[in-house]
Amino acid sequence: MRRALCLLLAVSPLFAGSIPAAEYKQRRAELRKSLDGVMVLFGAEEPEDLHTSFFQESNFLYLTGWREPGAAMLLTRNEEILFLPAHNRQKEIFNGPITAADDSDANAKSGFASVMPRSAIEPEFLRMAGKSRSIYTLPPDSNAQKLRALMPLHDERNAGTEIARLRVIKSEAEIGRIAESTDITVAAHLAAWKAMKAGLFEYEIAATMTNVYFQHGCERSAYAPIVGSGPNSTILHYMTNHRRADSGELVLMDVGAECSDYATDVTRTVPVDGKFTARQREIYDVVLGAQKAAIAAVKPGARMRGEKNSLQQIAYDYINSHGQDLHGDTLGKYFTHALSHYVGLDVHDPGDVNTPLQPGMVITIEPGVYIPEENIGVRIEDTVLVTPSGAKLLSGALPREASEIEKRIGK
Ligand SMILES: [Mn+2]
Repeated sequence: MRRALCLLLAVSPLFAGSIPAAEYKQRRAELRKSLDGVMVLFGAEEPEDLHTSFFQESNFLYLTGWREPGAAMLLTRNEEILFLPAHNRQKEIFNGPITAADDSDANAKSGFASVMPRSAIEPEFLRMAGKSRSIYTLPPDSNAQKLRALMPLHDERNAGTEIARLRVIKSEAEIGRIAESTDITVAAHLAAWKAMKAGLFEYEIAATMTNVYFQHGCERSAYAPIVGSGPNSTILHYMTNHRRADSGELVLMDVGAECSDYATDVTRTVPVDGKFTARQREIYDVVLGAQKAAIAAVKPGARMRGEKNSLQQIAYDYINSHGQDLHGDTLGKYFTHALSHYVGLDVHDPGDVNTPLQPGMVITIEPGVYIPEENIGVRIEDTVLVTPSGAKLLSGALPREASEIEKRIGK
């Protein structure tokens, strides 16, 4: 299996299938059909500090594929206009050349029939809003709020809700991108398992993992890597990664790559020396049993949460009816977070989590049990595609059985 995966990674070219340009246009067309007013969207601006590079706002990226700072867009049922900042030679010396509305290739590059200078957005907005009653914005975008304030009597609508309705159902191209991020993330976890031994610092383990996906050309971590050893395994979003992992401890690794814009989300919990203690194994198997029960229930029509037979409830019931803490109490109270969320351009992709599952949705299944008193935290998380008949584990190539994990650690 490992050999097969390495081969797969070796032959897949970088950014093999980015999203086809026509798909962005198609997404806008689909969104515009549902609009009953003017949607105002601003892309991300050039970051002012030097900690981060430019990353496009994910709704804007979803609808345009546009990767230059300072863009904006107006959409109605009948019109779409992209607005681009003007050339600024001084800025371009530092940040590289940009595309402006008066460049001859602006339409071809953007896929918009109508591209205007950013300075034209206010009159265009007033013209379009004059013909409608509602304005859609993405709160808390201050640029959009300034435009909105020019039409105070219009109804206020949330652009994010409308766009998320599309974003929850992934296209074939998107599923391919998430699968690629997941394959590379699986390779990252396996590299950490191979290097694992007592005495390593959490940051060394994190570095082993992130190195794998940066070597594959992935642009960033989908979220700050969580590598928690011993007591830190019980802290859900532990990101300090500065403790030494000592003999006899568990190491929880919640680490995922973002490649070609798409995230994945994968967690495994392993024994640092390659052998679970009897107690660690007991808790591990409870969490794995809960994960299997929840995955078995994934199919169109099932719900992540909010009703009696939800995936959340199935996982909770399993955990609460298996095993005990040191005081003879059931374990349900140690499962302290949600079982599932959507995954896509964002690791916590937007969308209604109370809606019935549909084919093409990509979600996590991630039960956990965290017992600080025992320094035992176990989370097992896979990224799962909802299919017409059930679920496909996109991260299924990464072993989950305790016995299989024990065979891989340090080897
Ligand atoms: Mn997650």
